[in-house]
Amino acid sequence: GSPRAILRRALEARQFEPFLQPIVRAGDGHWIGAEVLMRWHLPGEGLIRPDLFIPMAEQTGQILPMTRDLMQQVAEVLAPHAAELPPHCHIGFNISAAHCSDPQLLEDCRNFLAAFPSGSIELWLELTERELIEPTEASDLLFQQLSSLGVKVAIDDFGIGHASLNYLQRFTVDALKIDQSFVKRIGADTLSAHLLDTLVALATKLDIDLVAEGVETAAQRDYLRALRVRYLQGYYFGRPMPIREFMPALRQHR
Ligand code: G
Ligand code: G
Ligand code: G
Ligand code: MN
Ligand code: NA
Repeated sequence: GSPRAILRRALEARQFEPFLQPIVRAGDGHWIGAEVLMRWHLPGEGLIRPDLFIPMAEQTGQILPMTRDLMQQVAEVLAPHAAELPPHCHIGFNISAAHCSDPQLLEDCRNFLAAFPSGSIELWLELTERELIEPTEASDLLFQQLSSLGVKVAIDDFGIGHASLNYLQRFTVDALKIDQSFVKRIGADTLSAHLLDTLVALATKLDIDLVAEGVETAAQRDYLRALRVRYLQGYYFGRPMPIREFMPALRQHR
């Protein structure tokens, strides 16, 4: 069949599954929430990485219903355990440029939040810096409404794309997720250390929260902590895991 038909059938069969990777507070390493990462569980083939199917899903428009289904699955699994989640538990979903002009996103976020006791979840949308959208009246309105709902916006993969200072000031961005490539090079060379220091200073000036991704070593954690980056994410703290494993893992990290 066509890519569109293949993805639609996979969606109907609920083959797109949420994996969760913990996000921790830099200061004490406590889990404060998770990023949701999509996996395609194709029977007979195993798990397919998102890089291989997200671009196709974006081209065919299927990314919208796929993200909606992911949100529903996460709510179904986590809502019964709401009382055990960290306070204002951060749950981050990756969204695509196509979401930014779709008013249905507001409804999807509203439904997600409504599945949990009020105030128990802080919903984050991660928009990659690789595909920043041109603002339109429709997107401005959508993000205003999301903001009123309490939904936070993060720019993902920050530092490698083209978000200008102007862009960050124009949009209400609540957090920047520092791209893994900066974290990988901590200790390796002075130029990237200087770039990282500059990113942190910029975010601090703009009063934007920081999350560093791809933290794999204690040395990287210590460096980022000393820079006062607020949140950390990476294999050092936890790999993306099937959502059924998340609550048991969380219980071991409080
Ligand atoms: O989980 P992993 O590192 O394999 O993810 C690879 C890429 O796929 C990352 O850039 C990540 O942001 C993206 N990705 C993962 N899940 C989703 C999703 O649900 N929606 C979108 N749009 N991108 C996703
Ligand atoms: O705060 P200010 O009025 O400058 O923000 C402009 C609008 O852009 C607001 O409605 C804000 O919510 C919205 N916004 C925030 N983040 C994004 C984003 O990533 N993309 C788009 N298109 N709009 C955003
Ligand atoms: O683009 P985005 O930040 O959404 O994608 C995150 C990707 O990075 C996922 O594919 C995830 O599996 C991967 N990832 C998360 N933590 C680490 C890490 O510590 N090291 C490496 N190499 N990859 C990571
Ligand atoms: Mn992300
Ligand atoms: Na990233």
